[in-house]
Amino acid sequence: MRKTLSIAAMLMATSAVASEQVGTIKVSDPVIYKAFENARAAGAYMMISNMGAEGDLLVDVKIEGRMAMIHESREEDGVMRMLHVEAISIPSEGMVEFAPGGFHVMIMGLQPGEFPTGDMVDATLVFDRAGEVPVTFVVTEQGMDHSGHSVSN
Ligand SMILES: [Cu+2]
Repeated sequence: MRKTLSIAAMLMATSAVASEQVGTIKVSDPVIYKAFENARAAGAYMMISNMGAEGDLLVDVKIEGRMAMIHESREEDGVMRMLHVEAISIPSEGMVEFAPGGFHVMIMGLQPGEFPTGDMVDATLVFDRAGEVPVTFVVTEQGMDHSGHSVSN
């Protein structure tokens, strides 16, 4: 019995690091990938779950002192493009994944050497219903090249 309890406590501690929850919105595995060491932009990725009975909308992502936008990478006529997204619908009891090649938070205007691997970056996700949900992204080494995409807004 004692063993079972301590394993449960460990699992809780682990998931507390990897996800943050406010109300019915849960954000898991928030990471930032830099394409290369001195990249001027980086993409932030995560999984957003909505455990509520009502759908919600992600309308903004704010990072203090940074320019951050919600983007979607999409293939059009054989060319990968990044489009600015005004809002993302998070369905009730559903989830939306931000991943390379799809939705991402684009962080622009980085100076050389900023966001070293392991750096923690605080951000605020703004939802229509849930309001502000704080999240901490961890800068992680792997990722796909984000620099060659053309941007259309
Ligand atoms: Cu982008």
